[in-house]
Amino acid sequence: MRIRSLVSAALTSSAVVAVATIVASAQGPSMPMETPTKAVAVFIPTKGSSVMGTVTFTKVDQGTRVMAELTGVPAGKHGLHVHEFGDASSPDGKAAGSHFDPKMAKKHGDPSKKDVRHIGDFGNIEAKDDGKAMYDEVYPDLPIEVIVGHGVVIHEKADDFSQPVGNAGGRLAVGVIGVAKGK
Ligand SMILES: [Cu+2]
Ligand SMILES: [Zn+2]
Repeated sequence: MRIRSLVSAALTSSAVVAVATIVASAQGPSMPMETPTKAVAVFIPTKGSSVMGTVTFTKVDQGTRVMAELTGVPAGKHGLHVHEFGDASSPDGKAAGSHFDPKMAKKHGDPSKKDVRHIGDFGNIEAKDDGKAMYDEVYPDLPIEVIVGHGVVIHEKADDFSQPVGNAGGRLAVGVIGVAKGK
């Protein structure tokens, strides 16, 4: 919008065409698309929580390897999902929105059962008594470029795989998935 008004006010019509061509080539389909091979989300604890750690998404031959290493997690199972928004700004974690569903599956699910589900339904991550929790799974159907910019949430309770979002309660931490340096 601003480019167009500046151009028409200040330049001749041939220059307008030249500038328009440059703008079109910068924004159009000829711009090379970046396909990241690695992404990372750093968890930010919600109010009252002390969950910290990272989740990494790495391209491997079989798909995308999802690895999490967290500390400060209450013992037991906790739902882990990709959410709509890469927004960790609210103290309750709700700015991350609901489950990210780019394929319009409209169904929450259990990844171990390979059923139709939201793309980032990772099931549960389990913490031991020392508050440490690890996760390491490979998903064949999780392109990194689709989830970059979105959020990842660890929940208060276990995901019981019920509809619509697994009944996992409040949010302990939210991370924003960003492009990381590949190998
Ligand atoms: Cu969730
Ligand atoms: Zn879901």
